[in-house]
Amino acid sequence: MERKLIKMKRLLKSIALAFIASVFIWGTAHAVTISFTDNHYNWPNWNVHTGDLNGTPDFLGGTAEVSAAGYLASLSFNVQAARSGSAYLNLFRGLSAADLFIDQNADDVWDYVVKSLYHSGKASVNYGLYNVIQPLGEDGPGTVKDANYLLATASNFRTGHPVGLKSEYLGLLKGTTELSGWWGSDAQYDVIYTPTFTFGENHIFLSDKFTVAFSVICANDVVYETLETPVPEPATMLLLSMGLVGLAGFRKNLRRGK
Ligand SMILES: [Ca+2]
Ligand SMILES: [Ca+2]
Ligand SMILES: [Ca+2]
Repeated sequence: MERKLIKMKRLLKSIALAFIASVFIWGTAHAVTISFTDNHYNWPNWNVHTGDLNGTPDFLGGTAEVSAAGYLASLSFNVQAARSGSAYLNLFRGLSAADLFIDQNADDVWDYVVKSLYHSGKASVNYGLYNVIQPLGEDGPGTVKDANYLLATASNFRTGHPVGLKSEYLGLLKGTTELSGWWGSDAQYDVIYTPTFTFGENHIFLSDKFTVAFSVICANDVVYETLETPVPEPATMLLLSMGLVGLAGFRKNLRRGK
């Protein structure tokens, strides 16, 4: 009787372990990471600067993580700290974030804005994620159509470039988004920092293409990239399932061999 109980316990334990393993593998196999580089100097039609950099920092690109169901899970940016010069390093240390813009179908109309403007320091902070209907802007700085944007204005900034959306043009609050990994006053030369937005249960569905834009408050370097959402691969899932079944069989054989 006692033996039976022990066997039963073992069986239950293996089932539980197998379940945890498959949930883990399932999730990992489904999520896809897309890498991107920094190819743009300005947003299209906002040609306010002729180079990628206006001092510090240097955005190098980043990664977008897309869930199995096609939702945006997280967005990371690779940010290179000043390479030399104590003045540049001090400027870098004091930099704060701009708003994050997301165009879920790459049709040049922003669909979401994360109000992260002025974020600085290392702590993870939750910010509002808002629905918006905001055209990218075709007429350039100063025109009525583009007056909805907050622009970088100081003379040593990328003057006239969007860094945020005025709050009166925000739509409904969709949820909160965490921004973590921002550098602080102890930032060092030549380190690549990776501030990351995580979207949690906010369901930002992505079309086959989507566009993201991000910068710092001075718009010294601007990220504006259109990414392609990977198509789910049934072949991968089939292989994974076959592998799991195979593993189960292997375990059985091991037991028999004992
Ligand atoms: Ca750059
Ligand atoms: Ca759109
Ligand atoms: Ca750039």
